[in-house]
Amino acid sequence: MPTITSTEWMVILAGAAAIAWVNWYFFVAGRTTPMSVVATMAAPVTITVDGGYSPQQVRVKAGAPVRLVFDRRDSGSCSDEVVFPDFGIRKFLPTGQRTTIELTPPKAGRYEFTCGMSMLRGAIIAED
Ligand SMILES: [Cu+2]
Repeated sequence: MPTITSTEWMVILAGAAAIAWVNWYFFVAGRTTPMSVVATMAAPVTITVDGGYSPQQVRVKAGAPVRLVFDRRDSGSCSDEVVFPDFGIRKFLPTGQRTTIELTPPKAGRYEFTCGMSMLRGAIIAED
């Protein structure tokens, strides 16, 4: 019957701690940041661009014009542009500036927006 040495216990505990951290990161930490906010023309939503979009989802009213403000913080070339394929919108986002985009979702549904290479993703959810 082999016995477990203290070194082996250290490895086992470190592994268990790593698994616990990963679970916490994905299932607990993610819930504390708002995933979805509501935007209107009068109350535009600011979307922070910093290696991704935050919030990633914006809820809007179908058929009503909406204003989104992209606040670009990072300077990586990936997030240089934001694209709304359903609306034919492609806009350059200068670092350190706020760029306003106005659009009107024609009907209820999910409309994605991405970076110029479709790597970063977000969406507006239009509801009746
Ligand atoms: Cu990109």
